[in-house]
Amino acid sequence: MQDSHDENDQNNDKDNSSTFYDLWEDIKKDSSSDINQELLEEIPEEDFFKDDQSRDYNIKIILAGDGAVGKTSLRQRYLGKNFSGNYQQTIGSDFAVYEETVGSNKVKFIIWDLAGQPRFNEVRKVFYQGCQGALILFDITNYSSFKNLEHWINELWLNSTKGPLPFIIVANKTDLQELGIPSVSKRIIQDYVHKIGQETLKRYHFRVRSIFTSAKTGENVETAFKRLAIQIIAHTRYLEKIRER
Ligand code: G3D
Ligand code: MG
Repeated sequence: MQDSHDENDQNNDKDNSSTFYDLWEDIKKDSSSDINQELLEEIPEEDFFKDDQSRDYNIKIILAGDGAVGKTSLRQRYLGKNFSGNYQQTIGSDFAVYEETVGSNKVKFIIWDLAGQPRFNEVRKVFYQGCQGALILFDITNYSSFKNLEHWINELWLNSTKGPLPFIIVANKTDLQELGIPSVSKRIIQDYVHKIGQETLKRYHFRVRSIFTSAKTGENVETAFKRLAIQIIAHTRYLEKIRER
């Protein structure tokens, strides 16, 4: 999944040749997945959301992305200023629990806010285990944080114990763009996400989407979390149905 917009990457074909899709295919060969891939591809996502009754869900999600893209700010904005996470200094990460209503479902979010710094690379992997989805953030005014999305997607999928997980790409700091600060263009972002979305829909039955947020003004912050919850619930129900067959 090479980004044709960046000429600097032309020399990195070798590194980029192994995308997260390939990596996941390799992992699947080694593990005894009970998901029937053909069935996965033939049933529309909506069928697994609308007809089920309400339920309670505990959903563990991860906030991922480079340092300073706004992960902690997004979480704080979502939970309210007075809500304090449980900060774990040694791992540079924290978590918070928050209850939300999504459609007719009660969702208890367990939100892990992971430290993006490379020095936490090893310890961070543990926190992907058992997680069901992620908001993967970048800062629209920082091109390298956009280029690094693929690294974070890889890390999520490689370290999760539940297969290819739904995630939403969060383009944060839209307020800065509105101030005229140079930003990654909307078209480049949408092209990139569209490409990933087509692939994940085809292969894993969920479409990755993007959302533009500002943790500063609060624009779309709640929607980002709610959309992720919807994707996770739909995906969970879908996998249940597949396994019932
Ligand atoms: P991180 O948790 O991903 O490392 P933080 O990122 O939430 O700590 O945010 C890093 C810096 O970006 C902070 O600035 C924060 O205020 C700022 N920031 C986060 N989200 C937004 C946003 O949507 N708009 C703007 N304008 N700034 C944002 P400081 O100066 O405190 O380091
Ligand atoms: Mg942080």
